[in-house]
Amino acid sequence: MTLPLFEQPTRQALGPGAWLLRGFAQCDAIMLLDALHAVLAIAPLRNMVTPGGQSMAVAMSNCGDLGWISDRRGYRYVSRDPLSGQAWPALPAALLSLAGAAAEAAGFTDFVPDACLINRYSAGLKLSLHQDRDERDFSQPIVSVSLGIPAVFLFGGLTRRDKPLRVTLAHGDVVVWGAQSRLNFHGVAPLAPASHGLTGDYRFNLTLRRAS
Ligand code: MD6
Ligand code: FE
Repeated sequence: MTLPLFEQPTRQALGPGAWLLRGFAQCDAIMLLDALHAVLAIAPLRNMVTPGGQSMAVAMSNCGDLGWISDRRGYRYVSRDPLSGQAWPALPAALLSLAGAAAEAAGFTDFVPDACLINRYSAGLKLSLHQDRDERDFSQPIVSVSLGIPAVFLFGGLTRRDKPLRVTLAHGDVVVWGAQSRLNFHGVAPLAPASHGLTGDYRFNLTLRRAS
């Protein structure tokens, strides 16, 4: 969707090829949350297990042709939800078009994601610094949509030791990154308790990727 000039969301560079599009998903948020709830009715949120055997505190699910999972055997993309044995729910059309538009606004043309990881955080939960490297083609960007209560996103460099930038991601904010930043370490600081009119005590993060 194209907004009139006076409402154009601001585009803030986080690093080479990494952009924060403030409020980019704001107008579509209610539609996205409706679609999200339909997805979660079919593929419920669950706490996955790390290869080391720890239960992950952030609840996760997926939609799209492929879904990211973690279990005792490792991290990978699979075409079926291990809970049901069925294909993951389809990527909602509203999410697909938002992802393409956000990628375009960040300078990445023709982004067609085939995987959307859904993360749900409540107060106190965090995501440790990590790299996203389970995808096949690192020339493809990642589009990340934040909904609900805010979180402080940690955006580091190519080594774990690089001191991360801290940036608050609020409801409707979208981060797009690729190119030279594609393998940067990143994470989420422990969430402060808060409440949002559309999501209650939760933050949802939708991470759209081309996994295959
Ligand atoms: C989150 N996001 O914001 C976690 N990864 O909840 C990620 O791990 C992430 O936002 C790759 C690209 C963008 C992201
Ligand atoms: Fe990530």
